[in-house]
Amino acid sequence: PGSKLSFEARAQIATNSVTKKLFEVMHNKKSNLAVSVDFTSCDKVLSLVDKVGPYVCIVKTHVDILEDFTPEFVKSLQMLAAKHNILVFEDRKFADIGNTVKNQYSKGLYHIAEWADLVNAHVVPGDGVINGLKEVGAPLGRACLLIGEMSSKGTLATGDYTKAAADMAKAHKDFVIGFISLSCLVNDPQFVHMTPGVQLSAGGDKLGQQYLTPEEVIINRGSDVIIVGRGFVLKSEDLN
Ligand code: 5FU
Repeated sequence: PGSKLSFEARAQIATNSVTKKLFEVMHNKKSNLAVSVDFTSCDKVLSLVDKVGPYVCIVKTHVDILEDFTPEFVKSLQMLAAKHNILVFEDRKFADIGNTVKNQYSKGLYHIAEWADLVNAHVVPGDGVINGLKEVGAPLGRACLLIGEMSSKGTLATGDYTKAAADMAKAHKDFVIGFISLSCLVNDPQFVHMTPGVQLSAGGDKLGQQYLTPEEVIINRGSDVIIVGRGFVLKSEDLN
């Protein structure tokens, strides 16, 4: 499954500026690795981003787990992203009516739209969630991924739900640039597929996370980007 085109070729045909930048970065850095920096302190996040910066195409954040968040954190993160040519993906998983997600995206403590190239959304509310995010994000040159599948045990995002997510993405191609999924859902070189739940050996954790190997995800299932958190980070130090 998946596109056979190179990332370089996909960058050339990409109509969305975030897609184009991502494929260029992937081509130039020869990396399809997104690191999930799930620390709860800003310093730890920033120091890991600086260390892995040369080797990754994306840093994925959960900004709402930081215990010492300040607006300066965002400035430092953006400086590191520019230094290493990385895209920033805030894994916020928006899942409310359009009017609420608009505020969650642009306001509150985090002002996510001001600094995250990419965010993601659940499709359970219907496409109002996309329209709400788009009102804020499109003028800022941001983009969104839809959650078509999840890596966790017992996920309800399967079958018709996954298919509905794919259809919703196709109907919103100006702002939705791809999926969080476990495989290639739509064989269109303009869509990017990113897969979490990846470690060098298959397995899981005590809370229902399930891991596939990079080979399974990229070669057998046709995804584009692997998202790796603890498989990458816990080897050297504890996440918290
Ligand atoms: F949408 C998803 C999903 O289906 N599974 C996930 O694991 C997102 N994630 C995120 O990827 C999760 O919130 C973590 O931030 C990261 C996986 O971390 P791990 O340490 O590699 O298990």
